[in-house]
Amino acid sequence: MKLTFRWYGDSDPVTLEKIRQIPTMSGIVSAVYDVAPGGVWSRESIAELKKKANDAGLEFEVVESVPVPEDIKLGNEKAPQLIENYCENIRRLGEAGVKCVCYNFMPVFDWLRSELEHAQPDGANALAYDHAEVLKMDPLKSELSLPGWDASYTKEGLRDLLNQYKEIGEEQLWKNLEVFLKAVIPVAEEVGIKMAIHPDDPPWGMFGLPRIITCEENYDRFLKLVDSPNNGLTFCTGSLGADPNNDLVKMASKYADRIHFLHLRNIKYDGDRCFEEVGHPTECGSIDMFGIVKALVDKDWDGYVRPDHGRMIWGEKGRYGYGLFDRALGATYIAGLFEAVEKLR
Ligand code: DNO
Repeated sequence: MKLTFRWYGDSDPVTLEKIRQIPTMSGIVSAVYDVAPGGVWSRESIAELKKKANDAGLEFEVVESVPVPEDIKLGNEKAPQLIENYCENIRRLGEAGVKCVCYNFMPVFDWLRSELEHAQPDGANALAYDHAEVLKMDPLKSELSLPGWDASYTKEGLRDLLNQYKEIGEEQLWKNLEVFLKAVIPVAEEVGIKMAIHPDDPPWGMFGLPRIITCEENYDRFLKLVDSPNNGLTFCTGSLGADPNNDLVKMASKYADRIHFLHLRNIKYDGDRCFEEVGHPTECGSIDMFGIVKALVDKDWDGYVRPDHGRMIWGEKGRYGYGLFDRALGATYIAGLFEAVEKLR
């Protein structure tokens, strides 16, 4: 496996120099941020990103994310051109040596939380989600706490989008995903890129929006849409694990050969559809991190892994979920877990 770390580019207070000093770190996970979703990434921007990483002694083999524009998810008349642009990005990333691309197919919202600074007993604070709180909010009044939120939506634009999704529902979303995959996966095969869809976070619908990358049954369906090794998964334990019905150890074992990217993170259940993010180790939360890693290692899994959201500790202020300290602790925990499990085989 290769241990990686997300880097948000030059504006990220967590610098490449700091990332490099995390023991056993192989490379960064990043993206070109100077083009709006749907646009084609310039070869220069891709090359520059790669050079920055390499100059800092880090690889650049994983992109998170090449965002899928809403028009593709909605399957409207703009979709064909945007899918062509998407394929062009995959070609260019392949040429630049990228091996794995993470993306998601969540309508409108990316990851969603009801609280950004949930206080914890040890003085840390972390992201938290309470479904009852989320349902009280009105997305049209910008009452949502959305660290992944695209702030460029206007109220009218958002209302319009929400209405369009009401019309398409889950089945049409599946069809639009299939159209997307049938165009993109052959290109990924050609240029040697493993596509890795991120699960919906949390794995259930809200505000009338469909969400489909949520559970084992839907993973089975997804993987069959295009049955190719290049059509794979980002196995995000914190996202999938928010639904206790998802048996993550079983799923890790079952899908090992299609899991190209692993987001290892722990959460603690605080009630029905209510959870908070915690330190990465198994003991800190509700997810069996050891069991998941063991299931993968037992299948000779080899892919990219990164620590995921960290808590804010030691007084750090920064991008929610993406500070340095707790993610670095998570990284060394992950490295230790893999070392132990691999050596004990
Ligand atoms: C949150 C991330 C997500 C993820 C995208 C992948 O921290 O895991 O924003 O990058 O959903 O497309």
